[in-house]
Amino acid sequence: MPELNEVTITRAIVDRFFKKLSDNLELDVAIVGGGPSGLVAAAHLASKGYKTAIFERKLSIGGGIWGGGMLFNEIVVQADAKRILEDFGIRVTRFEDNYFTADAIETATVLAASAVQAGATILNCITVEDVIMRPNRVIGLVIIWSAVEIAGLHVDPLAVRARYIVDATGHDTEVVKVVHKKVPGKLMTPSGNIEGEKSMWSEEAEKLTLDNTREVFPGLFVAGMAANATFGGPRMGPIFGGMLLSGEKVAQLIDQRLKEEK
Ligand code: 48F
Repeated sequence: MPELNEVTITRAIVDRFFKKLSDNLELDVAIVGGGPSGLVAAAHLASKGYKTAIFERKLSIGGGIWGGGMLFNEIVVQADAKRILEDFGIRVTRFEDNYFTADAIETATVLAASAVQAGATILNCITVEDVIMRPNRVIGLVIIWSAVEIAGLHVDPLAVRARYIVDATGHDTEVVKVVHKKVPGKLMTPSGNIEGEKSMWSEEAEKLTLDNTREVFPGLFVAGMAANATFGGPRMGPIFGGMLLSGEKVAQLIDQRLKEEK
């Protein structure tokens, strides 16, 4: 066996990574945030053949899944959403009546693996700090290494185009905030502004998450907790069914839209 060459190892990483980045500069769908809603959306869209990438600020994807509730790594889903976990091959156990549980680690890893194996690209350690705009529409994302953001360095970002964007950034609803602040035009919310997340009410929040999963500005959809934060729904606490159903719904809505445009 020839001796391992450090430079070849380095070149393999550099070449392959930049090919991956370059291959994902023009997307059908760019998803911001790799939590439960973003991962489910990515898996569905990629499996339908759409060029899909997730941009995730953190080193690890999975968002709020890993810690279950208060760092206790079990998640709860209600009966309506159980089939989504099962469709991904995640083992679900009945707790009582309408309540089911799954291991948080199994959930995060299987959802992530499913998205990648369906053909989605996950670009972690990349923060979305802005959008690309045209009159009356957003058409892409402005991205920066999370390390640059954390270090507070004065460095210009890069840009990625996408036919549709999904804000799946959770409670912080970061893409919608940027659009509201910097892009001329009104959000498709009752007030035209971000309505803001309300305090905990699990039943209502789970229902509303699904209703609130929709387009909020031309070219931009919201999913998961970002949908409730944008349209003024309550938080639900550590029950994840609404997040999974929201990821599925946003994929269906975008699929429909992309088909209509063909
Ligand atoms: O928060 P998160 O898990 O979003 P979600 O899919 O699910 C919410 C639940 O986890 C939980 C809940 C109960 O069910 O309410 O909170 O709505 O994942 C959001 C991901 O987006 C990333 C963030 O690091 C997290 O992994 N993120 C946030 N802002 C940005 C971002 C950004 N500007 N650029 C890239 N990633």
